Formats: sequence, C-alpha cells, structure tokens
Amino acid sequence: MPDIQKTLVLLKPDALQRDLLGEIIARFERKGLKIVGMKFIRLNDAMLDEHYAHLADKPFFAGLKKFMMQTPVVGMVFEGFGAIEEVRKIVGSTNPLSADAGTIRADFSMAVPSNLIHASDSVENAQAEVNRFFAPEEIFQYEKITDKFVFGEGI
Ligand code: DAT
Ligand code: MG
Repeated sequence: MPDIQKTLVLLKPDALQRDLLGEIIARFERKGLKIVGMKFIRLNDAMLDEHYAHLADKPFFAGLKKFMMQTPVVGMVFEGFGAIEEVRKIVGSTNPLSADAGTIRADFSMAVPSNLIHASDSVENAQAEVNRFFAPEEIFQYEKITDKFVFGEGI
C-alpha cells in the first residue's frame, strides 16, 4: 500500500464561471478521497509568483496569472492512500486535447490555461502547496462512516 498523503487542488476561475465546481468535486468524492480542507481563496500576484515559479520565464506567465486572479478559486486538500498520484490521474494531463478521456481536463475543457483545475504533482510540492494555501487549523481530521472503505479496513 502507498502512504496516506495529502494533496492540494485548486478549482480555477473557469470551473467557477462554468458551474463545474460540483461536477469536479463529485469525481473526487466518488473515488473515496477524503476532503480535509476546503475554502475560497482570492489569489494575488505574490501567491502566483510562488505557486507558478517554475513557469516564470514562459511567455504565457503573465496571462496565466491574470487568468487565475479573475475570480476566487476553490482550494481543497484531499487525503487518501497515494492521494497525490490518484488526484493527478483523475485530473489528466496539462493540455486537455492530449489528456485521456475520462479525466476532468479531457472531459470538460479544450485549452490552456482554462484547464479547470490545479493538482500537486509530487510529495515535495504537495507538502509545500498545502502549507502555502492552508493554515494547520484549516485542515480537519474527522471520522466518516465510509473511512473503512477508503482506508482499507474492509466491511
Ligand atoms: P499542470 O497544471 O498540469 O501541473 P504546469 O505546472 O506545467 O501543468 O502548468 C501550470 C498551468 O499553466 C497549466 O495548468 C496551465 C498553464 N499552462 C501550461 N502550459 C501552458 C501554455 N503553453 N500556454 C498557456 N498556459 C499554459
Ligand atoms: Mg504543475
């Protein structure tokens, strides 16, 4: 079994504008990923400089930041076995036109930067991103009736 991990998701302004928040969240809920943090976040320039530092030299960087600041985003923290990779699988690859059918990006979007969702891509980045957007007291531990199906305790 992989480790139990936490990973960060941001539902981007296009998800909000297109009324796809519920549809997207439902996919993670159905999978069994546990929501342990969830809130609106108004991103600013400094937050995006940090979050997208790996893209700072790209020609689309300014446009990407502007896109991400159009509305609040929904920040979420999911928990589960191998959650980082499981969430990325459900999200699909960056370009929606090359993402696999059945993924969120392939099923609901057509172009970058409007690919609906951000998800952490490594253990190191997940830790940094959860801490960047959530204070410790905004991450919750609680029992769910379905925990036994999700954390492998059987029926
Ligand atoms: P991902 O979001 O799959 O982790 P990334 O970290 O390489 O991908 O890029 C972050 C976001 O930047 C991506 O979700 C959409 C935007 N982006 C990436 N490549 C782009 C491009 N060629 N033109 C415009 N936006 C782009
Ligand atoms: Mg990325």
